[in-house]
Amino acid sequence: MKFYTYWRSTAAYRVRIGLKLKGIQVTDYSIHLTRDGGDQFKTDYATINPTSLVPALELDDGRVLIQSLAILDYLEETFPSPALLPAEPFERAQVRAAAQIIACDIHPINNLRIGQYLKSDHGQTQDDVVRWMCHWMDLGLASFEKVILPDTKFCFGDAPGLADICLVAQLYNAHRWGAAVDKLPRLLQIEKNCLEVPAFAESVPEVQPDSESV
Ligand SMILES: N[C@@H](CCC(=O)N[C@@H](CS)C(=O)NCC(=O)O)C(=O)O
Repeated sequence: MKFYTYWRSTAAYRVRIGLKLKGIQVTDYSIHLTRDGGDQFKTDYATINPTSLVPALELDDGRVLIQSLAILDYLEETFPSPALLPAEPFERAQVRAAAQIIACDIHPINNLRIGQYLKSDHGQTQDDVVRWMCHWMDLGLASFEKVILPDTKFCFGDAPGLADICLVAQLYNAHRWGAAVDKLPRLLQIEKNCLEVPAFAESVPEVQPDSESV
């Protein structure tokens, strides 16, 4: 399978962790999001993913999946072990709800194109954009902490799953932009526990082949 990714994309980071947890081999194709106006808008990639966002996963038969959570759902159904979701329906919904706090409530309003638009069309500075992002991360991550289990190694138990995947990827951005993560020690402990798992450690943006020193 072909995995269209960018080292600093947190949505791609989610899928990267899921692929590695499940031991699925893919070939990476890096889509540089900021160089020359962004490779995501160039015809080659915009034909593969009409939303011009990463990630995308091209299956061996040429069909393409987009949207990180939809890709992770597909991987869960086609490579069920190890499971990213619990078996029991209510528990599955709880894990999905936590994941969606990040993927639906925090990430979409902090995306690269949001910041670019705030600057280009609304007169905001880079500092304003960083404050904007940190505001929504602080609010969303504090809610996230309240909906996970209080005293487990990972968000919902003894093994990492979908909520941990979304958390670790979002915390990467939270550290990057200076969100108030020191107020969320439980999340930092879960992040530490996750990063001791090889699939997470090997998925860290800085160790990806397309990473850059910035
Ligand atoms: N909801 C999408 C979000 C994808 C997304 O926003 N990706 C970002 C990187 S994390 C992107 O490609 N941004 C490019 C841009 O904003 O132009 C998903 O979960 O896959």
